[in-house]
Amino acid sequence: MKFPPNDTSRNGTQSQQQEEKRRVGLVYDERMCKHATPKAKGEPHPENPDRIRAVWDKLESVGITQRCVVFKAKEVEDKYIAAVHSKSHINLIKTISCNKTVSQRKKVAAKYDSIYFNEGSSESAYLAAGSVLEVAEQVAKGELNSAFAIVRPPGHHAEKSEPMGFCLFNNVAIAASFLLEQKKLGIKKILIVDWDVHHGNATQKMFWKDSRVLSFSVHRHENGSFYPGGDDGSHTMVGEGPGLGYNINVPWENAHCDEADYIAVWDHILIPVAKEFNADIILISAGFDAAIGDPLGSCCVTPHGFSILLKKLMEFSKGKIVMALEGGYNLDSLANSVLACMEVLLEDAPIDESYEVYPFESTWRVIKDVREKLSSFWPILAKKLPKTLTHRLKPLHEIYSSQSEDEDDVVPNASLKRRKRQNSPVQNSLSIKGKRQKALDTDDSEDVEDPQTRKVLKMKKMSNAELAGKLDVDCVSAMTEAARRLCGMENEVDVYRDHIRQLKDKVAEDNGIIEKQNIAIQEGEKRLQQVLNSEKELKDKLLAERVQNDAQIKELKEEQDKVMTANNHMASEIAARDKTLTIKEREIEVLKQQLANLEAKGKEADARGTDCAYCRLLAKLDRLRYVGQAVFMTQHVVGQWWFPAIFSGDMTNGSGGSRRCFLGIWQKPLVVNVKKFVCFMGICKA
Ligand code: X5A
Ligand code: ZN
Repeated sequence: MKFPPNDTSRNGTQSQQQEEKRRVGLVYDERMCKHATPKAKGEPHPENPDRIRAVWDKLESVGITQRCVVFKAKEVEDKYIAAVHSKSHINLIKTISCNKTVSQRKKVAAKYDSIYFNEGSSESAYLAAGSVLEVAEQVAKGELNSAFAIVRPPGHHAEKSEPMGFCLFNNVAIAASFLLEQKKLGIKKILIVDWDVHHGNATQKMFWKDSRVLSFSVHRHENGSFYPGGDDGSHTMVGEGPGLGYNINVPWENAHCDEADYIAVWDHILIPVAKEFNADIILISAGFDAAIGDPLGSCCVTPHGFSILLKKLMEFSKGKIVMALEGGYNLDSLANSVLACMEVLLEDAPIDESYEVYPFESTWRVIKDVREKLSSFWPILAKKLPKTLTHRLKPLHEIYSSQSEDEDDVVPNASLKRRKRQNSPVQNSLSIKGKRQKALDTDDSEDVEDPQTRKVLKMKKMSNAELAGKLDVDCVSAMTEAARRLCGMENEVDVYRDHIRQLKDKVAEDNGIIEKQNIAIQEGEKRLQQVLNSEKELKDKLLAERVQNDAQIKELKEEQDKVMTANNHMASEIAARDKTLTIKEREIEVLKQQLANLEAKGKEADARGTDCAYCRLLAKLDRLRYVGQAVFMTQHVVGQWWFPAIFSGDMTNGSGGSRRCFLGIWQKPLVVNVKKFVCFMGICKA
């Protein structure tokens, strides 16, 4: 491995280790120079082929290209473009370079904003998008640690269906969609950092509703008057639907911002959010038109400033960073800035993250606005910035301020030549300022009287290493940096403290709720016990009643039984009596019949007069043999007389006993003038 001759800071072994540690991809292809303004006369277009040549040449001249994995460009496939651009747009870019005259292309280009086409535009556009996609895939796979795609035309203004602002395809957006689509790469979250001085309007729209892509753009806005203009770049544009909170705009209110402004935005917006978002890979829309000396951007970020910004991002996504060139129109400034970034990607040397200027007042205002707008999505931004921090406003500006703000004659690489600061509280002290400026513009510090100016001039001439040796200067910057970090840390600590307090409050609140719930549970249990108790009481009562009822029922049943048996008795008695009654009645009936018979016979006898039934009965009896006892009573009428007679005794002997009775009665006859007689007959066993 060959190193540039001026590289004395490391030896071979160390660099070998570096080499093993970092694999950095670099894409460059001459074919991307084909896109150019057709037959331009006069002023060259700012977005011209020399831009990427200047970058490549610079990297080659310092030996960086040799330490990278260099790729030739590959044309992107239409299917990958189709993820973010319409079919008609793809068709436009695909066909714009063939079978058309210069004037035809001019006519088409005129339909769009800041666009030109030539016979090479199509190929360049396909190569630019393909290059970014290619290295992005390699970085995602881990085959490269990081990469820089030196491409053109740029991409971040190219909308879904129209080229715009020097951009034909949105190279970064195509790569981002590709990474998310290739599931096997395992890329689920992408952070896009757009530090081009212009708002990344197209990238914002393409991932507007997408929470997988956090789009961050810091840009000149100036109330929508700076290109691309309108409200799109406003800090209130925070995304929509699932993408709500995943679009962050930091809109500068004025030109001339330098790294102090950008670093403040990094420290207080981008880095806290990046920590929280935890992307799998970072894509940087790396425009360098905010670089010092850029004719379009009029900002003042030095190459060192860009290296600080990049270094701060290297802490995330395991250093998986893909940078794609967007704008940047001062060739020297552009090349030096890219070089500074390459040194960071290669981890050449520890980056001195100190800087000596403070942000504009307007910068703090913008930061506060952005933080406030986003605090509901990113609670880490909710904390108010401490005054100790925001009161530090560019203290050195008077030394560096120039005469006119509108003057645009920039001196590339005159790294510390600054423009006047709009919000400078001391910008009216023109006399001393004018002198110092004049002195600064000369190159001989020894001739200068003013000690402060002399000091600054000396510093200008010193390398960083030399500067570090100068304690008096370094002390100030070190202290400043330390104070700044302390403020940052205090801020963070405050945020954590706040968070802890919130958590504690929540715990206390939860405990209260749990306590209340416990009480409610206890009350419920008590009530349940009461219900159970009364249930038991009721049950017992009912049981007792039942027992009582049972006993009563039993008693009644027994009584009933008794009554029934008694009734039965009575019934059978009645039945028996009925029987006897029937028998008696039958006997009565028989006797009545006999009586009737006898009466009839008596009437017969009465009719015959003297015919005596008794006599005839006697005559019959005389011839009968009687067995057993028999009693006869009779009235015997003889003539006018009647004789009651009783026959009694054993009549088995024929006539014996009966005669004797008969005789007895016979001896005391009663003479009654009755013509009737009655005969009673006993048991006759004839
Ligand atoms: C990519 C880029 C700037 C367009 C400016 C048009 N475009 N006036 O920086
Ligand atoms: Zn730009």
